[in-house]
Amino acid sequence: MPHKSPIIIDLKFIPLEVMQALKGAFSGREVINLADVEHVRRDLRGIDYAVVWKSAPDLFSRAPDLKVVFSGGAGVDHVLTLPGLPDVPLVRFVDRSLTTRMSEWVVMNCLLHLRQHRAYEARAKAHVWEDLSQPEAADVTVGVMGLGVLGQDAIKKLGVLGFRTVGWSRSKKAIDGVETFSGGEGLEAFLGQTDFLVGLLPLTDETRGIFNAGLFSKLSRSGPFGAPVFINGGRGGSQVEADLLAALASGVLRAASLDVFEQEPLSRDSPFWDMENVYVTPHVAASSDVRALFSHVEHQIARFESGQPLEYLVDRSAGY
Ligand code: NDP
Ligand code: OXD
Repeated sequence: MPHKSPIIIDLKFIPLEVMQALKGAFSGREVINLADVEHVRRDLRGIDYAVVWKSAPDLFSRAPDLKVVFSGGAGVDHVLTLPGLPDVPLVRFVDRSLTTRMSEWVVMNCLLHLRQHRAYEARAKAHVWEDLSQPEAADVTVGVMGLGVLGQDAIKKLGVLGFRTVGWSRSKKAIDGVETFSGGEGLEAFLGQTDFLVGLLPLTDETRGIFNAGLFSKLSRSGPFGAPVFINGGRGGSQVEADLLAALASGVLRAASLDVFEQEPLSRDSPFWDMENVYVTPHVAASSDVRALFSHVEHQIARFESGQPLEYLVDRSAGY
């Protein structure tokens, strides 16, 4: 039997879930789970593979011989910013269950805003029986920024419910029944049609701070609620939170749903927690299923070791 390189697991996920998922994974290969105390000082030289999520900054100096790095999630900003990242293939996580759960989160939040759920909750708490005017999904245009794996699935599922959808990405996309825009030149026209804005962008030099006062002011105000809603499931670094708070307070934005924040965890004294018109979730829109992650990594290692190309490679110059 040829020697199989050990694999480093460095995932800041729920430790018990990682331990359980490791049972039966990576058969015939030594697994070095850095969450185990016995590996704290382990020599990591000569090891080919690492699966990482929010690693300590010394990982790559401890493991200088990696041949492939696997991200524990779909986003890779947490890896690209680690010091000493070697010039080897970086594979991100693309997975049916992750994609489905992100679409559930997006659809749920579009529906919560469409059906004015916060307002009805408040009335129910006060025992007030009162109906509000009720637009339907087809009256609302949802604009999705980021038309990758997640953005395209969300658009498909929003379409099933009857929402009108438009999309924006870096390169032009053709999606049946959806008007699409691209680049800086397409942004204004896209925003001008958008009643509910959904962020599903990676965090890169270009997308950092993109959701700012200037952008919010260009969103449509002719939708059924008279002011736009912002829903961000991508990355918190893409939103300027001071601008977001001001826009929510002044009515430039009607409401928001935020799964991601500039600083995570969100501080206990952040105003977002208590805002009537904001839904907060703690970066859980589409957490990785650890078993699915390990099967994806095993599959990619099998491809790599049999000379086939790796899938879901990150374009390091684009940053995603
Ligand atoms: P993809 O790489 O498949 O898609 C990224 C999309 O963003 C592409 O359409 C790309 O354009 C577009 N994009 C990137 N940069 C720009 C730019 N400068 N201008 C316009 N469009 C741009 O990623 P996924 O869909 O798989 O994931 C998106 C992000 O969602 C992840 O990077 C991650 O940050 C976040 N995420 C959040 C989770 C959560 O739980 N909150 C869970 C999983 C992911 P083009 O098509 O032209 O390349
Ligand atoms: C991811 C995430 O990038 O969970 O997968 O944020």
